[in-house]
Amino acid sequence: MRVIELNASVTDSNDREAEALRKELHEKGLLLVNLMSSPGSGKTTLLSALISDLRQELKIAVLEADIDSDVDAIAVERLGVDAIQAHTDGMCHMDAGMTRRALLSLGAQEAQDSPDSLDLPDYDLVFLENVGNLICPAEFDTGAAVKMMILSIPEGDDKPLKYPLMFSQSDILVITKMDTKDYFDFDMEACVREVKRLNPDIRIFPVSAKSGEGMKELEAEVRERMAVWKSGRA
Ligand SMILES: Nc1nc2c(ncn2[C@@H]2O[C@H](COP(=O)(O)OP(=O)(O)OP(=O)(O)O)[C@@H](O)[C@H]2O)c(=O)[nH]1
Ligand SMILES: [Mg+2]
Repeated sequence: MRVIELNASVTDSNDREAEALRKELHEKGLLLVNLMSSPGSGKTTLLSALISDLRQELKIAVLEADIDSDVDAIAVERLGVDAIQAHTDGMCHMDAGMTRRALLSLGAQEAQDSPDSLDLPDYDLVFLENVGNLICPAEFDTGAAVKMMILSIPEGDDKPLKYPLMFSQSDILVITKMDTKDYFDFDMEACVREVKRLNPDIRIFPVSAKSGEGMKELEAEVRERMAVWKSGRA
């Protein structure tokens, strides 16, 4: 497992870079999913559960972004998929340039010498586990085709009120740790109502990565998104 050190991109055109990366990935038929949430809400655990099933049929890789440590990349690599640990030099998010560099380091050695071309193995699906927080990652387009966020039951149902940008930008909301719902006063109805007010198109999946509840439905959504992404290629 490799660890790469990334600095924030020196550019004022992140949106343009993100659009260019998304287009390149689309041409390759590679679906990049940007997974975002607060620290400890269950990103790595959810990814591990998703990968265990999806890897039977898809070639998957994971970009783990953190300020420090390599524990998450080690955890997903144990499942038999390629993983890169990206360190963000203290930054609380990944931008499009950083994501491109992390993707490049997944590729063949030669790709390091030609950083303009994404010389990657034939992945179907790459997950980016973004740095844990609900603020900065919502502000930076990484070039991913799908933005998936997690809210866990112990965090509370008021998070859409406090971090509206993250909820309004995401395509998929996973409400996880459903196995703990009897221990917390989480008002699911109020939470869903506020999320839908912010983002009427968002798809919401209540799951537990521990018990497996709701995981089949979430996997089906990922498969469906990938089929649409691949079929829409130029
Ligand atoms: N009960 C329960 N615990 C869970 C579930 N998913 C994750 N956890 C626990 O939540 C804790 C944090 O999970 P992680 O997957 O490391 O969370 P993360 O979002 O990747 O954390 P960072 O990478 O540090 O931001 C761990 O103790 C997990 O075992 C779940 O569905 N149910
Ligand atoms: Mg993690």
